[in-house]
Amino acid sequence: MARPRRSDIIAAIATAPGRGGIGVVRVSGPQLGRLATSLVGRQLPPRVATLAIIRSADGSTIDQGIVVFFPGPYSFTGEDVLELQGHGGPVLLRMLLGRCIELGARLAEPGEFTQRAFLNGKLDLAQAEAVADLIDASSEQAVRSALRSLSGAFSVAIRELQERLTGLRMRVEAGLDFPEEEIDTPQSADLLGRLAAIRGTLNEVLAKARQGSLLRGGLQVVIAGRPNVGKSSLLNRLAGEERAIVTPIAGTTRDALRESILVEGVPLHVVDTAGLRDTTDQIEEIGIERSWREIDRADIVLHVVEARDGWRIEDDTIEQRLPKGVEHVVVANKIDLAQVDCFREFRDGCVWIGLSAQTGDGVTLLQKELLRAGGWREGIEDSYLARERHLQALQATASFLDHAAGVAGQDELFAEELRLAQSALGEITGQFSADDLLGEIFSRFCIGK
Ligand SMILES: Nc1nc2c(ncn2[C@@H]2O[C@H](COP(=O)(O)OP(=O)(O)OP(=O)(O)O)[C@@H](O)[C@H]2O)c(=O)[nH]1
Ligand SMILES: [Mg+2]
Repeated sequence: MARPRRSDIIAAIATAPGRGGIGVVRVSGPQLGRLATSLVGRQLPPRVATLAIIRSADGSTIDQGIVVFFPGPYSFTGEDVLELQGHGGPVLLRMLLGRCIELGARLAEPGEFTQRAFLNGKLDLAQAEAVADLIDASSEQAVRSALRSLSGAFSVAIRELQERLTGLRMRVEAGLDFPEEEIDTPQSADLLGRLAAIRGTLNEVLAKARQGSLLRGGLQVVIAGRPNVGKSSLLNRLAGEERAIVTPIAGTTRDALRESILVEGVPLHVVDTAGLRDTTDQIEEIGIERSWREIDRADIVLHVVEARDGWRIEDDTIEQRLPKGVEHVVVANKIDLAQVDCFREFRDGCVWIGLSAQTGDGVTLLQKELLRAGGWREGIEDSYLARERHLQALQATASFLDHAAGVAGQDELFAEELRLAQSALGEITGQFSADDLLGEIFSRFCIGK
């Protein structure tokens, strides 16, 4: 499909705000040759780093730097692109940008360069999103995973699934179009076998995408429990520094306190909360309300108890109020006082981790358990840095395939489910995506990208 080409020239500072050794202004649009000549006073050879003086309208020097001209379509956006690498001062870069605007460019919107790359067929939607995710990546694993999506590995996996679905549809639809012909109509068993194979591959893609989505978004972990069991001490231990106030007084923590840590590259957003109990203290009461608000947003609740006294009646009350479906891990803290070794046990349908926030004994067990409870699978090296919308599309695909399996033998219905599955996959790469979705995705990019 021919994509519309945008006709105006956009410009932005592409490097991060602040001072730096160099700073880059990027310009993209049709026929940039004239603008480039006006900027540097001569014609630029394509794709050659050229030392040049960039001048203002009256001929005075703005900066001296390296200028590179990429004539379209061999550029990031597919249009003509000009990169001005000047000295990295914020005022100077604004002057360079101002000069480009004088010469006919306008300020780029967030993500507009990448959006043009998408519209000109340089990247598909999943790859374009990977550009933003690569910039935002918070661990080396996330970087590798975003690069895999950017290089097209995720898109290739999606396209392969689509091609296999097309093959299957063709076999079914041939029977629909020529019902009287004695063509070799496929047997249901054969179709179901192929469908199951596609479903298997989809599951693998989904597992890799889930893994990548954990690397991207991480997990909300809320530490909750009765007062004084050592919740704040546990947060400090996980964070590796004294973030929260710890005292022997029950009811020390009032406000929820948040700390992000990385475990195997997965960002864990850990929240320490006020101890849960009935109270008449007005401040503590507000703190406890906040604890429940955090618990309602959690992926995983760490329910802390003391190893010595174990589970108490108040813990039943806490457990009963936890939101449905939240992962619940019980931490038996202060094993040093109970004089037992650290442990991981399964009790009453729940995982218990015995540890000491004070000595650190057992904390690695807890970190492993957090990853496991969050759905992290060891041994998946080639994950795709997927987003929530990708997961939703993959899950929708899976349910269309499951419906198809349920109507095998009814060829028309079967073919229709396959068609729906294909279009759900197409949303990932942007083959079938609404304009407002595109606007939403690109507006979250930074300016200059
Ligand atoms: N021996 C020992 N003491 C601990 C351990 N963890 C915490 N403590 C002590 O227990 C007391 C309470 O610890 P906090 O971390 O403030 O407990 P909390 O659950 O945050 O308490 P609130 O904020 O009041 O709800 C402090 O005196 C800590 O030093 C542990 O593993 N071993
Ligand atoms: Mg506390």
